[in-house]
Amino acid sequence: MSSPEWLRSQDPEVARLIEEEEQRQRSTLQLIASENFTSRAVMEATGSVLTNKYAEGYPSRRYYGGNQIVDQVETLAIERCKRLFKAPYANVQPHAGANANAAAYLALLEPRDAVLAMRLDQGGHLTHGSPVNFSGQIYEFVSYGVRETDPNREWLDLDQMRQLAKEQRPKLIVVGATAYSRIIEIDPIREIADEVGALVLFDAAHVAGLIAAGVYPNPLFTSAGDRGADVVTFTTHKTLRGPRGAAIVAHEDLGKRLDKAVFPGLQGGPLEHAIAAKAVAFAEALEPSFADYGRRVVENARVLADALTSEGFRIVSGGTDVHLLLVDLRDFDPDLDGRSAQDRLDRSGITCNRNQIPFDPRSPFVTSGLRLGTAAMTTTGMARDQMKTVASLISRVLRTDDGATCDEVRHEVADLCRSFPPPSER
Ligand code: DSN
Repeated sequence: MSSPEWLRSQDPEVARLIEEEEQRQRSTLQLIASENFTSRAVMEATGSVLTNKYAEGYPSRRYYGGNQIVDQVETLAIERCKRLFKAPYANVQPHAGANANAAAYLALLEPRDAVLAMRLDQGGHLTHGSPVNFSGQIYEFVSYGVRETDPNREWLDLDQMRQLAKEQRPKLIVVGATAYSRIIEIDPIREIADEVGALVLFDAAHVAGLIAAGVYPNPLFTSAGDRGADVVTFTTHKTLRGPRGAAIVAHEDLGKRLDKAVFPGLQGGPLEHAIAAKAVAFAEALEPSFADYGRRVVENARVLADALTSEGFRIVSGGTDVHLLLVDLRDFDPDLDGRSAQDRLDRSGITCNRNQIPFDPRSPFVTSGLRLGTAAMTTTGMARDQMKTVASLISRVLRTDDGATCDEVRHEVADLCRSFPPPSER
């Protein structure tokens, strides 16, 4: 990253805060599963003059003049996105994952339609029908969850999904999660949806980069290559390692409805600087090296899960197939809750978030779990050995509520991060 020199001369207050944040990112461990270190090229596109341009509409169909260049930028992003996800259709305008989901609902549903989605406290997302979110207020969401008992404890409960689908006859089944560490195969879900005449939306916000890397199946298609999910929404800044933002890919027949829902249905002027940065990120993800990155992200998550298990933690569902893992703290220390663990780790330079675990007896504000992700650490070049070190640092901090240990670990973390800085020339 580069220092904001001009900004420093114009607005030292903001420049100082940016520099402090850069320092924080360089000297502490970033284990938040939805974060990553984007490339300098993505950063430069995000900070470009494209931010000056209004471009309501779509390439060749704009409501303002002067969009000759911007049209090429957005077309490039669309084409690269389609190539990356082998998608017949793409829309690169959604400002965020929540907007992408809102647009998909607007395109596919009428208010009060029945929708099935994953429980928020078992891995789902606010936009999957939470009562405090527009989704839960406008549509009739019913939630499926994970299995409470063996076999496959804490794995997606497809029997429950099928039963609820038969009872509720939903118009849409939403799959995908923010805190679920197992691959969700699209085949059985397509089957359930077909049995009840529902559409399928796969929310790939977290796993988009893994799909692009080929380490997670592309939900647009079944394993036989037939139509899988009807629509896939995803964010561009998590495992995909692009700018903050989102996109939608889908089958061609839904394209017009989705375009209309994004604009004018939901958003105004697209953020063309972010769209240019998405184009850069899609090109980076099309490089063979990205497949290797995806493989290393998952390998690191597995090594971290195993190492934490050896330290006495229980990993929800018994492990991970993706970039994240959910740690149940109760086996390690029944009195330790997620909020205290997150605070203690924060003081030690280890940044992560508390998270409810399935069937959590504690509230969402307190929780019994932590969610850890390896996407950002893997971008810095950390590998198996560092994952084992991270597990032992986490264990040391959580074993004692002692400020001196936090300070000691904070120094060790800073040393480790010095050897693995976010790549500035990638
Ligand atoms: N903030 C995202 C995450 O951390 O998973 C969800 O919106």
